[in-house]
Amino acid sequence: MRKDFFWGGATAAHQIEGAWDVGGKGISIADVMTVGGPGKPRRITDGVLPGENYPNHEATDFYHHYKEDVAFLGEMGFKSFRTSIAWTRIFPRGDEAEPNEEGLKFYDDLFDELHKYNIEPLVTLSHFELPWALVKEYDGFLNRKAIDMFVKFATVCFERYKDKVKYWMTFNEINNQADPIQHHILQEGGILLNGRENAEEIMYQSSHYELVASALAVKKGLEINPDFKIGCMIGFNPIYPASCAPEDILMAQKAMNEKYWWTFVHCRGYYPAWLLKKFERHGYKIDITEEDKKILKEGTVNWLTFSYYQSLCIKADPEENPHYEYNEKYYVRNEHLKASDWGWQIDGLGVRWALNWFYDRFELPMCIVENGFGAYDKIEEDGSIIDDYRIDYLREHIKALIAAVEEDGVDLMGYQMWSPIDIVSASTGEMDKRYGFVYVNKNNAGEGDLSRRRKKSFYWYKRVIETNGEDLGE
Ligand code: BGP
Repeated sequence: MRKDFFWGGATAAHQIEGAWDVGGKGISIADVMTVGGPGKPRRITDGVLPGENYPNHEATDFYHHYKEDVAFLGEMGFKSFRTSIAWTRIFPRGDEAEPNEEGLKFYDDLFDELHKYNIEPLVTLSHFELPWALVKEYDGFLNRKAIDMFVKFATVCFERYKDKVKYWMTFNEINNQADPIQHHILQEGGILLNGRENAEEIMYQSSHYELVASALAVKKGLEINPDFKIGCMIGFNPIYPASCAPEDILMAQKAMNEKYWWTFVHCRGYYPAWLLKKFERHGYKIDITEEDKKILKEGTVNWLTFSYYQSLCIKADPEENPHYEYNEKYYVRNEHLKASDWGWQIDGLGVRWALNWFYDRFELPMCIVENGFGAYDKIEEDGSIIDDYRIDYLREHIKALIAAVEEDGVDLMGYQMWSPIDIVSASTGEMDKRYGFVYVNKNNAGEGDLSRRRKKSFYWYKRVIETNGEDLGE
């Protein structure tokens, strides 16, 4: 593996920082989401209401523990650390004329702390954290004005941190909206569906405005510092056909298109033909101007990042669905794979497949910016946490990425496991769905003193980094 490989970890502001109303921070969409659980979706309340449990309000209180947490990363020898800048710390409502200095200062201090340990910050601008005012008063990214708000936020961050941060991502998992349920459209585009029927058309429109905002940010950022890498971030689950029946093969190909077309626009700067045909077929009137097309072309990304947790499997139903259009309901279980307690199918080899899929199409430098195993951890009597299941998961995935680099020649800059320190789960709001090398003493009900302790995997990953991936502890 290359000597400067970014071995590191990733997280997101709203899942760790807490301090939801400290330092001038405004309310974000994460602040109005209640706790859920396996099969129990989080509720979205109309603003912050008394008597509700909002797990992101305190999260793991990284805002006040960041020095202690960064020291853990330093001890493991991290080369990189991915987090996001909470939009609402900088622009509490999204539409202010001036940024909030106290919020900017927090990230200055955080980036300085990381550099003390030679840890390179990789920064996401928007990670499920849109200002609530942008959602409520503007209809999120269904409103063209959101483009200017995002570009302003991005520009302020680029200018302020240009000497501290070189690696950027615009929108986290922008493509999750392909599953057009309330939750995803809200997290990505800041839109409350509230019974509106044309969810898919709304999703295409808001995605378009986000893509234009992203392209404008890329252009701005590269003017500010031509050495920046500014990338897209795709939530990637390879979709395999359920069988070798040609119908299933075609269905899988179409599903891959519909789940991952955002990558094409980000990297190539134009819409794929099949999607324009789909707009026609459905009579979707998407506001895409000539100026937008120019911006998309000029603002293509210069690195490509993605998350990978699992692979999926899909079955065709040509009678019900003659155009082979994507819908989550056609997923089936993959009998060759085991799954986590949350039903996420475990497929280490899929990482290699993913890296090849991206590299064949886009030939950009890549970084895996999320990969990890959510599990229940148990504290033994002597206080240790023996998380061999997490080590096994990570080992299989790292082995596959090493093969993709060494045997297939993909250009991979780094690997960020999710998330080095336990966090609040994005989909369920749980604390007990744990990912970390470091345990945080807090449970789903919000009880615990937030103290930290190292798990077995902490020492394992430290060794992986020390040996540049040679010793995977087998
Ligand atoms: C990705 C998100 C992250 C993260 C991760 C794990 O979709 O980018 O924010 O949370 O998935 O998911 P979860 O927290 O739901 O277990």
